[in-house]
Amino acid sequence: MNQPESALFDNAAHILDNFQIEIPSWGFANTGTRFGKFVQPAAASTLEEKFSDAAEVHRLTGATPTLALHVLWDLPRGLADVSEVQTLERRAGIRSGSINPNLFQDQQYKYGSLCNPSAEIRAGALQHVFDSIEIAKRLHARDISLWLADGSNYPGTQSIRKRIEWLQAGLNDAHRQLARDQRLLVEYKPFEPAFYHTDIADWGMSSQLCRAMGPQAFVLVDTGHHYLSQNIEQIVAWLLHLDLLGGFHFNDRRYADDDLTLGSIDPYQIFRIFHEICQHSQPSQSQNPLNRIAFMIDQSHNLKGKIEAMIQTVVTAQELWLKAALIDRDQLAVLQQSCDLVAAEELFRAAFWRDVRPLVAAWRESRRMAANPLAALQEGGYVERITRERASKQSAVSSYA
Ligand SMILES: [Mn+2]
Repeated sequence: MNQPESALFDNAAHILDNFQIEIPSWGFANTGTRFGKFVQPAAASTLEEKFSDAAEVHRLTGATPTLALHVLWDLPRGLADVSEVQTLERRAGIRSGSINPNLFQDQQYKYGSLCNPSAEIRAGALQHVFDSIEIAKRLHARDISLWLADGSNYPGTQSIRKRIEWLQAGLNDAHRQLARDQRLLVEYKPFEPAFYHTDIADWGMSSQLCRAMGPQAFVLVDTGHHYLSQNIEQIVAWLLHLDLLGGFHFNDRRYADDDLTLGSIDPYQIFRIFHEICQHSQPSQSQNPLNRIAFMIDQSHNLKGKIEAMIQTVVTAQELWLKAALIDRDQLAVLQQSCDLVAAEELFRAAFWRDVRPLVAAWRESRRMAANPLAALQEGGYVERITRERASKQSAVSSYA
C-alpha cells in the first residue's frame, strides 16, 4: 500500500473497529406473518440455540457482541431465568443487549396495556415493565426497549386523551425504577396492529413522553415505523438536535413494517441516516454516555435462512456505515455554505457509490476474520450441522418467536 492508501485503510479500520450493531434473539427463531408461519429446520427454538447462532454471526462479522432479548419469549419465568441467561452469555461469549418487555401478546392486552381502560390491566402491564427493568439490572443491560401495540381500530371507541394521561403516568413510574446508568427507549409506530389510532404514533409523541419522563428516556427509531416517503433522516437530525435519540431498530421495507433485510430496498436511506449520525458524533459534541446511540436490528426473516440473512444485514450495515463515515464533511460543509448544489450533491452521491467492499474485506482479514463472511459460513458447515441437530425438534410453534 502506498501512503494515501494505508492512511485510508487505517481510518477505515478504526471506523469498523468501533462499529457495533445488536442482533435480536427473535431473528433466529421461527417467525411468520399474520397469515402463517413457515418453519425452518435450522431455526433456533431455545435460548441456548439463539445465543449460539448469535455467536456465529459475531465470529464471522466481528460487529455483534450483544443479543437483544424479549422477556416473554426468552425469559418466560422472568427473573428466575436470569442465571440461565448468564450461563449462556459466558458460554457463547455474547452479552445480553437491550431487554424488550412484551406488552402485546397476553389476552388481557386486547384493548391495550399501559393505555388499557382497566386500571388493573394497566397495573399488570406496568409490573411487567418493572420486572423487565429488574432483569436488565441483573444482566447489566443498559437499555429497556419499549414498544406498545396499544391503540384503537374505530373512531369514538376510546378516549385518546385519557389514554395519553394513563400512558404518561405509567411511563413516569417506570422511569423512576431505572438505575442511574439505565435508559428507557420508547418506540413509535403510526399503525398496526391498531388501524385507527396508535397511542404512540410518531416521534413527536414519543419525544414528548420522554421529555416528561426525565433524562433517562430516549426515542427509539424503527425505520419500518413510518409513513411511506417520510424523511427519516430529518427526524434523526431533530432527535439529535434535541438530545433525544436513543437508538434504532434497523430494517427495510417496501410498503409498511415489512421487516426486510437492512438496505435491501433502499440502501441510500440508511446511508443518509448514517450521515446525520456521523455528522453529529464529532468530538465536540456531548459526551454523556447515556446519549450513546444504540444500533439494533429488528428483522424477522421467514423465507431466507436466518443466520445467512443476519450476516447479510450486518455486512450491509458495515458497508453503509463506512461509506457514510468516509464522507469528506469539511468539504461538504464548504459546498453547502456556498450553495454549490451540484458539487455538494455529487460529493454526497460519490460517497454513496464508492465501493468500500475491498476495504471491509481487508479489515476483516487484518482482524483474523474471513474476507467473505457468507462464504465462510457456508464453508464452516455451521448451518448444516444445526439443521441436522434441530430438525427433529421442530414442531408446531405457537408463540411468535
Ligand atoms: Mn422495532
